[in-house]
Amino acid sequence: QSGRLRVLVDMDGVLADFEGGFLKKFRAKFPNDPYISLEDRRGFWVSTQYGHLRSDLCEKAISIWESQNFFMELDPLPGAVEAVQQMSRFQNTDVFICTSPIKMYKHCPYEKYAWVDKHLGSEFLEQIILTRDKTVVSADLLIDDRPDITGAESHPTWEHILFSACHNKHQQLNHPIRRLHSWSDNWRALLDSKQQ
Ligand code: BVP
Repeated sequence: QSGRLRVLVDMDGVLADFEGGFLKKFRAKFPNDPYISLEDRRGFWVSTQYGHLRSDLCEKAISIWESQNFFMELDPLPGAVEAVQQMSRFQNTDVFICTSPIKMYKHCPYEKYAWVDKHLGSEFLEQIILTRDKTVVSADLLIDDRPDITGAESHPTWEHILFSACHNKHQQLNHPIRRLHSWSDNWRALLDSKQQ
């Protein structure tokens, strides 16, 4: 209708290195406990895999991302900042950062805004969508590392592009969907394929 392309870009695992930041802080806080290397990560939920490794490790894992400065101090993933900046300068393209905050809201929502301000600039604060249900947000594309994105809307308007991450790269999907393997992969071609 508007003739513009709307792209939703997820934050954790797509722009910000949640997995790397988690592992570094988990090992620092619990040096005597076992951990799961990024090579061995399977399944979207870190807490679930740690709980299977040893039951007490589930809540220890959760304590990491519930801590102050966890989200703020995540490093950008390689090429992510540059890609989003370039994408936002494309003609007829609107880019939104669409991210689900954790329910422990003391630090996470604030730190997600601060992260965007720090790495992308204050003009990007206009583009943030915080939601626990991405299916009710309308767009042409959603670039996200979570394989199963469901919610109140059973027919979301966006095409989900699965961004590769340590936890999903070995995963076979029932409904094959397009992937973006990293920000070095051809994201421009993906956008072009949606452009009328
Ligand atoms: O805020 C992030 C981290 C959190 O869920 C949110 C996922 O948001 P999207 O990437 O889908 O936007 N999170 C929480 C847990 C466990 C909670 Br109990 C986890 O294992 N992994 C994870 O990413």
